[in-house]
Amino acid sequence: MEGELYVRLGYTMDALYRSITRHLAYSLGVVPTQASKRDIYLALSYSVRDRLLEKMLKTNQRYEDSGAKRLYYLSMEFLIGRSLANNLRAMKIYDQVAEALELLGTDVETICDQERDAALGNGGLGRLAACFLDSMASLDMPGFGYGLHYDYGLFEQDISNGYQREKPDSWISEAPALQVERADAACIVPMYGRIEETKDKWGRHNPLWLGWNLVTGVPYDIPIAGYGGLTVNRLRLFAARPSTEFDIKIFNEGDYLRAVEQKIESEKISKILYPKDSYEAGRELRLIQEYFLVACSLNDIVRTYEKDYSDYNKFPEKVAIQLNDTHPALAVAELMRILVDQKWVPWERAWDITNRTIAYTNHTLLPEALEKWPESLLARLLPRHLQFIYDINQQFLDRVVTLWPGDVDRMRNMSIVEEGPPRQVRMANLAIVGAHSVNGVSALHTDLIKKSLAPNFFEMWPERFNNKTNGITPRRWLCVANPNLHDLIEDAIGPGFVTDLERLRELEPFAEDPVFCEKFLQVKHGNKERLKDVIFNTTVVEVDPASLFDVQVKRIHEYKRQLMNVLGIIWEYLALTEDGVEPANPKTFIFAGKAAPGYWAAKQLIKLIHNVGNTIEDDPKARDFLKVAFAPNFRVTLAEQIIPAADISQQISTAGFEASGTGNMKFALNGALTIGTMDGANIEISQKVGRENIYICGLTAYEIEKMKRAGSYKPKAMYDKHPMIKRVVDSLASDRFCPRESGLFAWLKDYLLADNEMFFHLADLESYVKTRELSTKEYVDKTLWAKKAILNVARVGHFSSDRTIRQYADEIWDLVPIPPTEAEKSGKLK
Ligand code: GPQ
Repeated sequence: MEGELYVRLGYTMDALYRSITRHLAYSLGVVPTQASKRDIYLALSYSVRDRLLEKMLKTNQRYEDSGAKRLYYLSMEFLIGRSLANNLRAMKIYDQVAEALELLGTDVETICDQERDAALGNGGLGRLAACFLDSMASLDMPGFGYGLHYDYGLFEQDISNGYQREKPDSWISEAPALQVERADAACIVPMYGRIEETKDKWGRHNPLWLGWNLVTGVPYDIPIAGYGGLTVNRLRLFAARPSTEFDIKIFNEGDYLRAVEQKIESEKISKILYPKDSYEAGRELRLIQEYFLVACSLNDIVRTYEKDYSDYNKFPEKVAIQLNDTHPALAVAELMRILVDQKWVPWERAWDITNRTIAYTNHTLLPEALEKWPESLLARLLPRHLQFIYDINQQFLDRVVTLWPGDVDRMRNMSIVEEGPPRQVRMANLAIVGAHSVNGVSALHTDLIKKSLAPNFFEMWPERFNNKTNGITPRRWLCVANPNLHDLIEDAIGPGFVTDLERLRELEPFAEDPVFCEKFLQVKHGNKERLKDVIFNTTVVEVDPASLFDVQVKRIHEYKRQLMNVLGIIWEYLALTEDGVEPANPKTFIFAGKAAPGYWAAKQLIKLIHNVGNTIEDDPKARDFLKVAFAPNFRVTLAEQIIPAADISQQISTAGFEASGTGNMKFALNGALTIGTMDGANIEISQKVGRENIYICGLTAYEIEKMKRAGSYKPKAMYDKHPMIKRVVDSLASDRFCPRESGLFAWLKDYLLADNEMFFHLADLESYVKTRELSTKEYVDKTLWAKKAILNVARVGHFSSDRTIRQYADEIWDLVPIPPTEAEKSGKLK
C-alpha cells in the first residue's frame, strides 16, 4: 500500500488536548468535565500510548529495512517504575501536556502522580535491565527486552509496630494503559513428558520428546521510548495461559474439572515475581518460570529471524542474546534443542551457532545466589533439555581432559553437573560453557570472577571474560527525578549533556563559582523540603531540611550492612547522651528498603532501625540532634524522591560482596557525597570523582579475603579492646532499644561477636564511624560541601548506562545504531 499508513497524530498542545478528551469519552466513557484525576491519568496514558505505538511501528520498519542485527535482553526482572512522566520527557511533550491539563483544570504533576509503579523486579538487577532498555532506545539500537508478565509484582511493604508486613501488589490493573496484547504472536511451550528413544530412517539415534503438557505464552508489548521520541523499542512480556488445544482435548474427554484445574495450573506460571534478591529458593515453579521465559523468547527470536533467512548460518550475525544472570541460562539448551531437533542443524554446527549468539552477565558472587537445580527435577520437567545438557557437558569435559589430563579435581569443579547426592545442574557453569562472553558488572567484580568464582574457566578461556561496569540512565535519574538540578546544569553548560553525560565535566569550573554554588544548594534544599513532606505523609516523622540527610536505601541484606549504619547511629547517640559530644551538625538518618519475606535477620533489622529511632526520639537530650526515619515501601518512585534530597549516600557493603551497586551512581549524579567501602563500582566512582570528594572507609576485598582464609577475624577481641565498641554492642544486648520487648535484640551481640561473622561489621566499625564524623564536620562548611558535591556531579558522567550499552554493543554484541531516517526526523510518515 502506498501513501500514509497511519492516521497522523499531533503533538501540539491542541492535538494532545483533543486526544485526551477523546480518550476520556471513547476509551473510558466519561464526560471530560466530570473526569476524576485517575480518569485523566488514564486518558493521557492512552494518548501517549497511541503516539508511542506509531513510532514503534516506524522504528520496527526502519530496523527491518536495514537488515540490522538485533539484541535480545533476556531477564526475569524489569523494574520500570512509573512510565508517564518519563515518556512525556522522552517525547519532549511535557510542556504541551502541562498546558493541556491546565485546560482540564488540573496539573501535570498531580496527574503523573496517579500512576502506580510497575514493580516487575526486586532491585539492582531488574532496575539495570530497565536502564539498559532506555539507553538502547536512546542510542537508536535495535535492542529488545524479553521478560515475564507477572500479575503480581514485588510485594508492597507496610510497617506495623516497626515490623515489615507484606501486601500483594496487583500491577495488572495498571497495565492496559502501558501495553498492547499481541495475541497474534502467541506461542506454545511444552513441558514435562518423556523421551522415547527411536531411530530415524537412516538408523540414527533419534530421541523423541513426547507426552508433554502445553502452555501458551501470550506476549504483551510495552513501548520503550528513546530520548527524542523517534526510536521506540519494545519490551515484550509473556503471560502464561492454558493451551486451548490441550484444553479442548480434555474437555472432549468429558473431564471438565481436570480441564479447569489444568487452566489454573498454567496461569500460575506468570502469577507472581519471586521476591528474593541475590538468593534462590530452588522452587519448582521458579524453574518453570525461567524455562517459560526462555522458551517463549527463543520461539519469538527464531520466528523473527526466519522472516528473512531460510538457513541458520547467519544466525549469530543477526541475533545476539544477553542473559541477565543465570536465570535464563536454559536458553543454551533450548537453542540447541530448536536447532538440532526442529531445524535439523547438525549438533556441532548448532553448538557453534549457540555459542556465538549467547552472552552471559554475572551479577553476584554470593554462594547462596548461584543457581543449581536438582537433576531429578530437570529430568521430570525438561527431559529433552537435560539430554542436551549432558551432551554439552560430555563434549566440554572431553576438552578439559585433553587440556589437563588426569586433573580430576578440575573436572569435578568445572562440570555442569555437580556430583550428588543430590546431583544438581550448575547454571553458572552451563552459562559460561554456552556463552562466548562472560562479563562482570564492575572492575573489582570481574577481577573476582576471574580469580575466585571461575578461575578454571578463566584459565581455559581467558578471552571470554570481560568487564562491563554498570551504569544508570540520566533521563530518569536526573531529568525526571531532579528536574531543577537538570535545569540548573543546562543553564550553566547548555543542552545536550543528557545524551552525552561526560559533558557534565564542563560543570567543573562552576564548583568555584559562589553564585552557582548557592543555586545548587537551593535546589538541594528544595528537594529536601519535598522529601520532608513525603516522609511526614508516610511515617509521621518530622524531619528538618536544615539537618544533614544521611541516606541508605536499598534491599535489606546482611552484606549491605544496614546494621553497621545502625551501630554508627548508636555510637553517635551514646556519645551525645552519655559523653556530651554533639555532632557537628544535626543529622537525619533516612532508611528505606524491603526484606525478602523469608529473611528473618533482614526483617529484624527493619525492626531495630525503628526502635533505635524511637528511643532517640523519646530522649530529650538526643532528639534535636539525631533523627531516624524509615520510609516504607521502597520502590523506583520513592527512590526518585529520596535520592535528589540526599546529602550523604551510604554504600558500605562488606568489600567483595556488592557486585557493583547502581544506587551509588544515582546519588553521586544528584550531588550526594558517598560514604563507602572499596567495593563494587565504589572503587571506580572514587577514581572518577577524586579521592578528596568521597569518604572511603573499611577494609579492602583482598584484606577481608586474607583474614577469612587465615581465620584471623576476632570480633570478640575488638570488643574487649575498644570501650566504645563494647558500649555499642552491649547496648544492643540490653533492653535499651526494646524496653517493651525485653531481649528482642540480644541475638545481635552473639551475632556480631562470632568468629565466623561473615560480614565483618566490627572490623570496619571504627574506620566507618571516624569517616562519618569527618563528613559531618565538613558538611558545616557549605562552600566546601557545595564544591565537593558539584564535582561529584561533574565527574560521574562515565556511569551513564549509555556508556555501558555502547561497550556491550561494541565488545560483545557487535550491534550498530540504526538512526531515524530524514523522513522520520522531519515528521513525514510513510
Ligand atoms: N543483583 Cl544476582 C540483584 O539485584 N539481584 C540479583 O539476583 C543478583 C544481583 C544486583 C547486585 O547485587 C548489585 O551489586 C548490582 O549492581 C546489580 O545486581 C546490577 O548488576
